[in-house]
Amino acid sequence: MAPFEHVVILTGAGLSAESGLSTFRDKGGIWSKYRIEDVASPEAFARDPAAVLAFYNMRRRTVLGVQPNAGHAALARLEADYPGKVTIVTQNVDPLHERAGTKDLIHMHGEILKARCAHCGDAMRWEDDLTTDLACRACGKAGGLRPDVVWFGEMPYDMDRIHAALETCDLFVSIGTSGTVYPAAGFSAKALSLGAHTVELNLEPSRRRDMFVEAIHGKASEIVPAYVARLLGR
Ligand code: BJW
Repeated sequence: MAPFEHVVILTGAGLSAESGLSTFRDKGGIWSKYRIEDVASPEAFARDPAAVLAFYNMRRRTVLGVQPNAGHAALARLEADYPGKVTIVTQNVDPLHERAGTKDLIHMHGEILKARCAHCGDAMRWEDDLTTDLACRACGKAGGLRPDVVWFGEMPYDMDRIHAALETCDLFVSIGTSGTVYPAAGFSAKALSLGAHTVELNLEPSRRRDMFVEAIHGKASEIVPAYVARLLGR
């Protein structure tokens, strides 16, 4: 019998940091080099689509060259071997959970290796640079493609499924996220209020530190495998 019946894991940029992807709000992070208002909002895209596409083209090329680390691998192991239910929700737009072997994953902020068409709404795998004149592979219309990521002011994906998981989980684990961006930043409070055990695995105490019953601070590549081994009783 598993000690917890349903484990919900929320991951953020800190999990992918040791794979070589910058976080957003750490010193030297993405938001210290780019203004959110210039690159991560629908208004920015409407104003200057070429600049926004250039920002994501640069990020996409970086993502194509990195590998999952021991933290991603441990979470894939947890999903495969845990006797209870495991739901993994990531805020990360990179494909590192999947590359490590995670099968059932919620990408609540979308995926950088997909493009979405404003004309037909289709999302499609897209590894090349995006430009403003490209035609959609589904409907053939040009000029409507954007990265399939969730910008500020847009609704994150799969919120119904995430809330349903938060309502039934008895363990909520937050990994490598500063707890700054809502709605994800509110998940720990919801899980705690519904009686789940809440755990933070992060380099440092996050903004949501008061919502965690247990906290382990350190590098994700070290503390996540150790915590997963504990859950698997190894
Ligand atoms: C390590 C480590 C190592 C380092 N090991 N750890 C006022 C109050 C409440 C909400 C709002 C508000 N005003 C506006 C809002 C809503 C807004 C919001 O939350 N704003 C806040 C900034 C205040 N949210 C939204 O707009 C969201 N949508 C929404 O709310 O819809 C509802 C709605 C819509 C319309 C009408 C009505 C309602 C959408 C948010 C979209 C976020 N998008 C981004 C960009 C995605 C695409 C891209 O990648 O470019 O998502 S922003 C960026 O932040 C990205 C991340 O997923 C997200 C979270 O960042 P994360 O993962 O936490 O990274 P960091 O850098 O912050 O933290 C890293 C952590 O790791 C640190 O703690 C380190 O210590 C740690 N770390 N190395 C372990 N080795």
